[in-house]
Amino acid sequence: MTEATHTRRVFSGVQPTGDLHLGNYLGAVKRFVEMQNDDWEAIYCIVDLHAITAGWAGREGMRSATRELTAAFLACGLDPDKSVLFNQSQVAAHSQLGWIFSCTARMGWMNRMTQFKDKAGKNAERASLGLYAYPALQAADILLYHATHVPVGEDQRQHIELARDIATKFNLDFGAEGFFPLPEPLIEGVATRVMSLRDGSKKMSKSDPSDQSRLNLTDDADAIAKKIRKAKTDPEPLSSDLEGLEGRPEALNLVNIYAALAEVSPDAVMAEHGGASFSTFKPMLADLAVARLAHIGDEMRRILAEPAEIDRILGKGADKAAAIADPILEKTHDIMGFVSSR
Ligand code: AQP
Repeated sequence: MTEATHTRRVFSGVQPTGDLHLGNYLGAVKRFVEMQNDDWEAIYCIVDLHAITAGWAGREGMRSATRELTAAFLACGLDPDKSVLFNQSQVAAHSQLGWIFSCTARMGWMNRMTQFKDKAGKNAERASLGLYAYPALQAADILLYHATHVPVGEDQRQHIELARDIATKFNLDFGAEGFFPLPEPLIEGVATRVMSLRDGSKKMSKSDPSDQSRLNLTDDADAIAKKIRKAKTDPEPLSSDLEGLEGRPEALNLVNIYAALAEVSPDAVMAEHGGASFSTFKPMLADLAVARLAHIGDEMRRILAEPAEIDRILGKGADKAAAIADPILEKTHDIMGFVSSR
């Protein structure tokens, strides 16, 4: 099979490791929803196997985080009849292909992964092997479906490049030209790297100890408005144009967030609000954020009241996912010469 014959297929995953925040929403989930149309076959995965690489939330913690993330996806507009929506551990082929890719990826490649360095920090010796090998499993998540496109935030660019390297090496090593496609990262728009509300040099993140650093999708209108009011800025008003925000990461972050929520360009935001003080701009941003986000939290709470329905949706999604993944894994085994007697 040549690359040209691969169906246009989108895959992306999110870890159930805490409340989704504005960065996850604008960088990933909002775009997942926009892509579930006739042009794409879309597969979205709650990557629970990745969620244990940096610790375990406990049995109940795992279950509730998985259901909460599913509820967040649904509340944001993912339609399980249009997209495949499931949790990774229900489709065993992810782990199986992950092992094969651990044997394809080279140590030198893995050593260059900056996210491992960021997440392991000074304690690399005590980090799990899974955290180190995570990008090989992530490559398996994508390539198991022969996905051609991966909508993600900027922080994942290096991992998608690694998935391309793994696909290339597998195809070459096993004489299977074009078997795995080389997936393209889809990193577009102004919100590919939403920054912390407390520190414009750090990305907004679930694991930031300060809840004030992020807008959670579960935050109500009061919490959203309060966090934006308290967001770190500098004493100057907004400049008249975008160039004037150079060296002012917190101000630029708020303008980018406004642009992404209003679905306009940052230049258009500056044309309308350039020169405004933050005491004028922040309330407008807060009103916009409340209008776009507050209903998601309400909808999540409604969906979460029926956990059995969430589990049913995930089970049905897992069946659909396995129907695509299993034949691709079988073919992979066949290419590699693994004997199958069934
Ligand atoms: N700040 C961000 N801006 C834009 N996109 C972002 N993403 C994450 N943070 C931002 C994108 O969200 C998707 C899901 O991410 P994930 O939860 O699987 O892993 P992550 O990137 O590690 O997310 P967090 O919030 O930063 O979690 P922790 O704190 O656990 O590391 C991905 O597409 C990611 O690019």
